[in-house]
Amino acid sequence: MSTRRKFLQHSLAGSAAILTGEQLFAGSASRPAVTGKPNHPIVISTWDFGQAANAAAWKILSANGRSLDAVEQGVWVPEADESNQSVGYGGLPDRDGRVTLDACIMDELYNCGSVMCLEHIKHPISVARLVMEKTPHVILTGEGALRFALANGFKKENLLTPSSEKAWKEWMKEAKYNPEANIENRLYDKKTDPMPGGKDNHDTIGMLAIDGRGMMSGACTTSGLAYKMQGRVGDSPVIGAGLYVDNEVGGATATGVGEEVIRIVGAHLIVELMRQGAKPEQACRDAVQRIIKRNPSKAKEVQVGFLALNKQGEYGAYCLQKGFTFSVKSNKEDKVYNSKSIY
Ligand code: SD4
Repeated sequence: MSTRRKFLQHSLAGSAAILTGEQLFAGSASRPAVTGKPNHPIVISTWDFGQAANAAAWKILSANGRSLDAVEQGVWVPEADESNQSVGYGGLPDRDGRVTLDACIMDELYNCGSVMCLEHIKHPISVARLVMEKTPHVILTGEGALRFALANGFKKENLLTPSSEKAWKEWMKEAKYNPEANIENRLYDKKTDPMPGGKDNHDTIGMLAIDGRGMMSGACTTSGLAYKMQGRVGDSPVIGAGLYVDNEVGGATATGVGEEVIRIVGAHLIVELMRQGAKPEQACRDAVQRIIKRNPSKAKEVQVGFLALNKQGEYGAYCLQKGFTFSVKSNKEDKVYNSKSIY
């Protein structure tokens, strides 16, 4: 076959794939088998505090609302909860005392928006949604994200609550200006603090929902690692790492040490594993195993938890260390589960 003919064949195959995602996967032997009635509407989210967030999302889903609205409204709950020191208002600051927030959102059509290192705005998820809907871009960061938020009617607020300020000042007494050491102290000391942030100080919220029309959306929002270096961004606002949704297949989200999640592009990896036929829990487990494979000794000391939902409404999770929980709300249940763990 002439080189030109081969080239044309490849080009045509390429455009078909780009233009018709449905065709691309239709008939693929590796696509998950669709059996029975899909379990939706459904909403799932990371951690036990996800249950209250799910309840807010459920109000929208149960009224035939859109999953995109459900995940946005759902994660508003921990964003506004000042007792939650790792999401939104009341989040622990960076080592310079600044509360910098990361969030992203994704709908059923691969539309996505993200804000990174955003200060002074209580609901970064809504700014991320506006980036998605009102700009030609996907990500806005720092000062630019703040200016965009203020220009669109968001209110500038002080997000550093007295208790988070107190915790930061306590940390400052012994703080070594070394991000690795800080991460070790905060996340890896299993004797005193087996989970990121400790038992009462939870972590990022990642949420995935399928509405009554079978459309999936996701949201992920966090104040990131406590006492991080100024400007540090974790996995949570990185599309494909902390969150990914492909309405043909399913979605995934992550919590824990973002650097580990970014290195394997965790959420996207899980969605692709589900595309190849893995159930959500198995896909999450495979992603966790990939973190271990990269650096087995480090993986013993860090926490990462993955949560996934497939198109059928089946869900699953897996984490490195014991202690990761997730919340599920559907017509069948309203529960918090312990994720299985490797260690
Ligand atoms: C991050 N995965 O920024 C997020 C959140 C986190 O303690 O680790 N919180 O890496």
